[in-house]
Amino acid sequence: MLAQKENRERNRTVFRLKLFDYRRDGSFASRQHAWKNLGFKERGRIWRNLTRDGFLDPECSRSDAINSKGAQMKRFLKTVALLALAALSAATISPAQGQSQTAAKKIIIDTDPGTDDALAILLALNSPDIDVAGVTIVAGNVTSELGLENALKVMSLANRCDIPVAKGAAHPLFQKLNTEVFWNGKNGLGGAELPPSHCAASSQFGPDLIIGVVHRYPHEITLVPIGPLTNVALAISKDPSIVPLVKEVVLMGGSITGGNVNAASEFNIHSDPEAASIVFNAGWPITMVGLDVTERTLITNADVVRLEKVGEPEASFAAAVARFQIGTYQGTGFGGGAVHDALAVGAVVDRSFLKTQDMRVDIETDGRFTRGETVGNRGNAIDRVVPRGDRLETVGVDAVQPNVQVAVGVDASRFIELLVSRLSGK
Ligand SMILES: [Ca+2]
Repeated sequence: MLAQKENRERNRTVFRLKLFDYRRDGSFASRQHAWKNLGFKERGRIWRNLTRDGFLDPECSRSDAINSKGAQMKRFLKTVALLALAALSAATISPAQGQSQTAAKKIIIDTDPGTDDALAILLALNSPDIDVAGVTIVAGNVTSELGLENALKVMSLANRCDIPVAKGAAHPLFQKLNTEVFWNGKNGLGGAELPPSHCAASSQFGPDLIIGVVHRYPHEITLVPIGPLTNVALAISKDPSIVPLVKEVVLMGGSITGGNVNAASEFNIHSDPEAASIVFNAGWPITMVGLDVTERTLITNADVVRLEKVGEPEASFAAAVARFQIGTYQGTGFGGGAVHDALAVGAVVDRSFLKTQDMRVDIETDGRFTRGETVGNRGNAIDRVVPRGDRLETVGVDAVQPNVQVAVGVDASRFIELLVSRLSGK
């Protein structure tokens, strides 16, 4: 009992201190005085604001806010009224309407458009199960200036100027930018031309847009990075509090079976390994959609013909981009064009496209031949090594905690069917 009393006292003290912090404008004394005389509703409102703003532990002062019998009765009557209202609403909604109420998944696309980026953005915009809350641009396939221009053109094509598009990092954290004219064409879109955009760019810096949107929709946002991870690393370095507020990260990048830039490294991770290391070690749920699955997910000439037959601007643009991609892969042993980034969006639409394996993944930031490699620990174990005289000795094995769901299998044909049909407007 004594402990409980002490605890209550401590909570009251904490509450008073935090209330003081909250009212730094000097109105502390009058606010505390007023608190005693406030009604139930007002106390509840202030309590909710304080807990929301992180100034008050939700467990503190809850009893203060609801301690009177009159308040309890009001609460009871309010609950009864709400239950009656809910029952009435349920009776007036038909089962079919109820089933169609599934909320679309909110995502932020962080992108360096980019041919496959353009297809990924169009797939997201044409997916009723996806709600794009923002698009941020990172330097990668193209400069951030050209990436912004391309993204705005694609948003304009889809008539979605309502979605904020913000330019972010112009170069990687610690190395030179390496653009990819060879794989994306001079304009970044495989030579496919689009009219000038009628959408305007957001005035925010990309990482700030990410921070703002995550706070606006706590626990709802899926981050979909499909370029180098510079913007995402900057966002969580500036505001680490977004990490637990992000629902999950589904990124295109990496590989556990060899690279595409060189023998070991995939382009997005190789373009900013330090940023990737920050993102992979942040402690949030990550799904890695890497080359292990994207190089098996190929769009073919037959798919391009289907898109061309639609005769609509979006499908025609997608067809032109896809035809360029197929061309770049000709003679490489691939039977089509890999649509890398689009598969990350596909994994948000329907996770069952992928088969994943939980692994500890570290980013190689040194390495003469392996900088930028995503090193997947398939057994999630490392040797325990101890010094023994003039040598080291392995004395056992330690488990390591997986940090990534690595995509190791894909239902490629089912995904390509979804991609082509949604890009066709179906
Ligand atoms: Ca990309």
